[in-house]
Amino acid sequence: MNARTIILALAAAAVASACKNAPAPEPYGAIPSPQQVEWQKMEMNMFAHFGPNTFTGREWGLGTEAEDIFNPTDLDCGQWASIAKTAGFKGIIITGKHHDGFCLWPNPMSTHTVASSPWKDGKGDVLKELSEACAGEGLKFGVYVSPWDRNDPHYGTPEYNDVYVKTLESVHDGRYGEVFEQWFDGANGEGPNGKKQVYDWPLFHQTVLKYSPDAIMFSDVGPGCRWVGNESGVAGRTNWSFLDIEGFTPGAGAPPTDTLNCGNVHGHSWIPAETDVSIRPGWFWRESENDKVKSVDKLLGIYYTSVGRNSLLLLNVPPDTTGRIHPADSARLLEFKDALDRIFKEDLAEGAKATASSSRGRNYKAQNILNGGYDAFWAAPDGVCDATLTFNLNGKKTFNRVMLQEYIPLGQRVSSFTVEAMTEDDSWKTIAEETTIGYKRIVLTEKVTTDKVRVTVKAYAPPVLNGFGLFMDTTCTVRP
Ligand code: FUL
Repeated sequence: MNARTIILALAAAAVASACKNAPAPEPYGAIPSPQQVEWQKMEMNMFAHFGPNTFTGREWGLGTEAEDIFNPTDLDCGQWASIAKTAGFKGIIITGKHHDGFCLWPNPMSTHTVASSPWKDGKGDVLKELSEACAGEGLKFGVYVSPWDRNDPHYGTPEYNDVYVKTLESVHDGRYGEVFEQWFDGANGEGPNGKKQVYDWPLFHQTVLKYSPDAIMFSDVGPGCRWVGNESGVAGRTNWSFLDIEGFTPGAGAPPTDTLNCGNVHGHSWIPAETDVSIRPGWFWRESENDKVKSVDKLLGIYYTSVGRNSLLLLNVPPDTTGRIHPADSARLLEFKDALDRIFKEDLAEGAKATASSSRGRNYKAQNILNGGYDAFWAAPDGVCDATLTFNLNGKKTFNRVMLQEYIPLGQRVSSFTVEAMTEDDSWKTIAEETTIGYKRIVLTEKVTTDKVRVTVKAYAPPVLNGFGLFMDTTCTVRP
């Protein structure tokens, strides 16, 4: 080896080591907590509306229902959990207390609970049964505890805040194991009876966090995740996980629904959207809706407009008066899961070679997007906010779904992107023009056959992507 070769070799080694050691991009804007990242990765959870309304057919109970109305004949939380698990959900959130105030656990702060019902001679506890069933299936357990209470005599006075805090304590103090999500519903029909509650939100949050420090708290303004602004299963086509909450409260003081739907592009808090929607027209089970369970088409459409739009899907599957999930719902859920498996089992981008217009170094090469695992990503160098990624596919592939993921632990950066496919005559054809990506974006395109796909992104900071996939959906006939 002569001196010149040695110098060149040393220089090459120095460059390689510099590239290898290039630091990860600085986080951009508000970033998620590790718990919020894990929450987002759950993608689909099951909601279970259950309580006196199941037996009366009401959507909002009056709070005056006699406790003996609650008497499921064959409650089987093991059945709910096993169906949820098979259908691909990662957790179940139950309405421990809906607006009627009835508690599905023996809440010491109330007499309007299962303890006063004939079910199991007043010795039953639905939260206990469900939390144990979830643990048995490896699912997470969450609770909805309505702040609005039409039964509690203290409602509308400062004392109610203490009652509500102790109510939260009796759910979160560990007796039901870990609670992954606490739902604070903003719905409130108070007023006509003269009662209006001034809620002590900081105290409620502190109470939950004292016992369940990792819990994600849902409300119109988070702090863990936000309502998506509608109950029809549709997150914004543009959907930022940022939200400005200053001056807003859950419920009547919430940001406008279109803001909740799309987030705030430069919002100061990381509060991602959760899309809650029912598999039936109503939130509670009703005999008359057994033939109105949403079709697989409809459910797939909802999947694309929720999980496919940077949101978590919380699908309500309400148990019936026996205390079991009705066969009409369970059968549909399994068909839905089969359809998802059919569509997403084969990633047509597998075996592709990825290149980028620029990369920040060896640890951030474009190929990481395809086969690096969640925490391996491609990133553009500092100062570079526009970039192009080219995917040379492993032969010609036919697809109509394009999936992209940003590495959200470093924030949400991409403001717009286009997807192009190489045509027979060697020119690029645009097949999608969209805005945000976030944790996951699934774009519906025409059916395309090509061996090369190009994605061009524009971002507010160097883009950081960790996922790309191509899929063929021959099942869904709706275009949400
Ligand atoms: C709404 C409630 O009023 C409905 O009854 C249901 O619980 C839904 C999830 O949230 O705000």
